[in-house]
Amino acid sequence: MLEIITYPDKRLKLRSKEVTRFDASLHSFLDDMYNAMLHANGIGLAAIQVANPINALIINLPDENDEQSKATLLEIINPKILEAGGHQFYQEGCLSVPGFYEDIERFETITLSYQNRHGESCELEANALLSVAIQHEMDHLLGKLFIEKLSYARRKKFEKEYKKAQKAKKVS
Ligand code: Y12
Ligand code: CO
Repeated sequence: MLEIITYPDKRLKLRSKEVTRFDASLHSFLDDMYNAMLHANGIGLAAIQVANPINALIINLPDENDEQSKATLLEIINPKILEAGGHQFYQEGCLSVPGFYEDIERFETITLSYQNRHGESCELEANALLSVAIQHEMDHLLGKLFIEKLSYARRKKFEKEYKKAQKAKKVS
C-alpha cells in the first residue's frame, strides 16, 4: 500500500510536474492511489500526498447512500481552471493533515480542462462538494495545504493542537 505523507513533511510543499506519459506505469500508479485513498477513508487524493510530484489527482465522492463506487471515480491529470465564479464555505479535511477540519472559502463553480488516464482531453463543470474537492486537490499540486488559508490566529491554534496530537500519537 502507498504511504500517505503528512504535515509537516516538506515534500508536501513541492510543485508537481506535468504528466507527459500516459502508459501502464501511470495506470498502475493511479490504481495504487485509489487503494491508498480508500484504505484511509478519503474522498480525494493528489499524487504528491503519496510522495509523487506529478499533476495527477483522484476524487471519489460518496453517493446519496453514502457509498463510494469506483464507477464514479474521477482521475484528473494536468488540470487547468478555465472559469471560476461565486463563493462557498465548506468544512475541509485532508488525509495529510489528519484529525483537523476547518471551514474554508472556495469558488462555488469551476470549469476545468484536464486529461484522463489515456491522455484524452476532457472538460468538466463542477459545483458544491465536487468543486471544493477539485480546488483542494489542485492546491496540493501547487504545494499548498488548506491550513495555509487559515487566519493567523487560527493557524497558530492549529499548530499548537496538531503538535500536541502528534506527540500523543508517538507515546501511545
Ligand atoms: C471536501 C473537502 C476536502 C476534500 C479533500 C479530500 N479530503 C479527504 O478525503 C479527507 C479525508 C479524511 C479522512 C479521515 O479519516 C476518517 O474519517 C476515518 C480523517 O480523519 C483522521 O485523519 C483522523 C481526516 C480526513 C474533499 C472534499
Ligand atoms: Co488534502
